[in-house]
Amino acid sequence: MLKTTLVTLICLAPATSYAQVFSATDQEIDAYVIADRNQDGYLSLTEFRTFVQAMAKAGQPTAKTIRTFGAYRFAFGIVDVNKDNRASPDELRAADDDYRAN
Ligand SMILES: [Ca+2]
Ligand SMILES: [Ca+2]
Repeated sequence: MLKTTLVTLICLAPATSYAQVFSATDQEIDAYVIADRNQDGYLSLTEFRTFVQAMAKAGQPTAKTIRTFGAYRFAFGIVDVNKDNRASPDELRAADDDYRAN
């Protein structure tokens, strides 16, 4: 129930309020907002690449791994759980948590 509410909030909220929705760092939020060129709140593969490169530059370990292997499409495929060809903030968060848990 709470999760559904949060997902709805993410979808409706302007980019600047992502921070209140999940516990991303300012750096992650900045990178997400900048990467989301068309400002639809989701990252396409091209936008995802921009996001990963920004995060890798900031020292984020998952992003650095993806950049090292040039595995943007592979990573995008994992992140995009519902296969709608766009990564939502929720999908990104879940994918990163999974990565760290393994
Ligand atoms: Ca977008
Ligand atoms: Ca998706």
